[in-house]
Amino acid sequence: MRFTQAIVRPPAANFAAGIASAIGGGGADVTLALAQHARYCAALRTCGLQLTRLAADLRHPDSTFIEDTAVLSAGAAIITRPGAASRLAEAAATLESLRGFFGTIHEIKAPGTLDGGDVCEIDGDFVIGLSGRTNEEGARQLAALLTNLGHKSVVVDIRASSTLLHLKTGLSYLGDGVFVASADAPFEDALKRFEVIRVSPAEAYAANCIRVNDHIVIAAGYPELLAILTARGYRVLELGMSEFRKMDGGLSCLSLRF
Ligand code: CIR
Repeated sequence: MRFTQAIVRPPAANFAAGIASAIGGGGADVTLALAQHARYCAALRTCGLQLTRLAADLRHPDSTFIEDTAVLSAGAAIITRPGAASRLAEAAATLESLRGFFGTIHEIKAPGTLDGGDVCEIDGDFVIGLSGRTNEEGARQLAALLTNLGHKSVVVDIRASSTLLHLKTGLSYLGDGVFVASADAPFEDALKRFEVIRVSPAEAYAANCIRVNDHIVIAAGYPELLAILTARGYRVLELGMSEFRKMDGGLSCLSLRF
């Protein structure tokens, strides 16, 4: 799928006050995060995308992770209902920004909760993760909306995993039937028909990467995955992600691409 647009939201000055689990550890440096975010935006432009930049939001320190606020598919947008109470109101700004691009916008409704980071598109089909953020009702509502829009979906339960905040923490679709997945990720059944590049436990964070048109964007500092992708002929861009990693976020979380 070729993308032309992305919506991004820079980290606010209180970015380090966002939610951070033992996985990321917290303690982000906002000045460095802003520099990394600027390079992320430049990389998306290199991949051919036009960017819509929302204003940083001090009320929501996690709002730079804008992927969690919507699920986008060809012609349709679904506004989520983020599963962390402190993030519930983030989706309102995303809704406004999407109005100019999507004629019909659906919404996940209470008591459903769903984070976009739990949704992985595979050429028009979807994998939906049940996680600490996405509950069964949220997954059910999304699956029903997707069915009405003509998309198939499958639900995968990752709630027993201690290393995955979201489905896409450990899973990325590169297109052409190829996934990148972390070694311990419980996705075998959903991925049976596909080729899976397993990243080693030492490089688990690198499993969150993004295919953007002719490039794969990966986090810098993961030489094994870089070597595998380069040997396969992918054009790879590497980006410093240290500060987003500390707050449990990855490359996919920082934009909505369509
Ligand atoms: C959170 O806990 O919600 C943020 N600190 C990190 C969200 C990362 N988003 C994602 O993986 N899609």
